[in-house]
Amino acid sequence: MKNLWRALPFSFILLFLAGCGKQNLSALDPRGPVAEMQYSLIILSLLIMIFVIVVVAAIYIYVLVRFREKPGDNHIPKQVEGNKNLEIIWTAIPIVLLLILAIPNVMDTFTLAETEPDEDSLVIEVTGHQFWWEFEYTDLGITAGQDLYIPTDTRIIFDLEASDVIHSFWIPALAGKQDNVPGITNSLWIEAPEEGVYQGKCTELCGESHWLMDFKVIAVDPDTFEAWAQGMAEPSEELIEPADEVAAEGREVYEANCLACHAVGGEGGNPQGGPDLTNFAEREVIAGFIEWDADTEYDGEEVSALEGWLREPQEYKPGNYMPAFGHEAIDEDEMASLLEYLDTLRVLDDE
Ligand code: HEC
Ligand SMILES: [Cu+2]
Repeated sequence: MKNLWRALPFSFILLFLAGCGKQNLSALDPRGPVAEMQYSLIILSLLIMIFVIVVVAAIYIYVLVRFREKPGDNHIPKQVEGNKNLEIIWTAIPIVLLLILAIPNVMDTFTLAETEPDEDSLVIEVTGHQFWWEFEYTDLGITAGQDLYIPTDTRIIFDLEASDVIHSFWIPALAGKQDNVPGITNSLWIEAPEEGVYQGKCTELCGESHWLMDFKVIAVDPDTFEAWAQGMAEPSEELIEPADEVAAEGREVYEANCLACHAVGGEGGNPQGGPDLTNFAEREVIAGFIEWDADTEYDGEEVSALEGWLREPQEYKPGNYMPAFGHEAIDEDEMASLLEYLDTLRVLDDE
């Protein structure tokens, strides 16, 4: 038991380090106006709390020392019955502190609730699925999965929905969380002044693989965004009818096994299916979290992470709705050409 107590501070440190991990999953490193606003509210309330603790502790210690019973001193202190001045002071100070806390909170709440789109803002409908994210750019006629491309310095308004259970949309560096509730549309806005990749997460316990329901926000300059949007809305013929022979064979495997659930270039997919794959080869990671170069084994042989995912998706994300494709479904040759085809799914040509 004693050892257990000793280990306690270390387990907190470990927990903290685990949370810091590789990605910027911290609200304490704000990268945009919304996150900065929320960060300053956190700091303000923290400062007020520290002030209260310091003042109360100081008075406590003072009283403890000053009014201690001293040896030989056995007179009874003067009995008092209330003190109007003190009552007023300790009622007024908390009221003032609450006002200092409330005024910026209420003002920022109104600013954060301004989710009416104007001609310069970009509206994106975000649907949470077990265990992946769908992003629909309604004005641009684009649907994307997992990687959320946004232009920098633009007001992005998210309309949050869910297709199955309650999820929660969170990009710690850009904004606080907001729930995706089936049948209800919640809204949220962000702005990203800097280009970069921001980590996103589902923060509502939504099933077995809830903790793996990650996504990336990719903020690019408006020109690159334009090029991306163009590529997504009108993908090249190559994605549908590859000129390369092997990729063309892969496309056939794809049409036979995958197209019913996954769209490419606006073709295929279904509402209960999986993420749009038009720009799949440009994903930062597979299925939200699997590194492309992760080592994997299937059937005693070393295979790429992507093949591992296609062969045994349950090994990675328990409870997800992607079926497994074993050797009987897709043999090794077919798999090789399928992987070749999946690698052609790109819409930005400079990468
Ligand atoms: C029954 C529908 C269904 C079929 C058929 C299907 N998938 Fe999926 N797929 C899914 C779902 C659902 C996910 C999301 C899983 C998750 O992350 O929870 C997914 C995820 C994926 C991903 C990861 C996507 C990303 O954004 O990172 C890839 C790649 C993929 N599927 C490829 C394929 C290929 C290739 C085939 C055909 C051999 C196929 N899928 C067949 C439903 C399906
Ligand atoms: Cu979720």
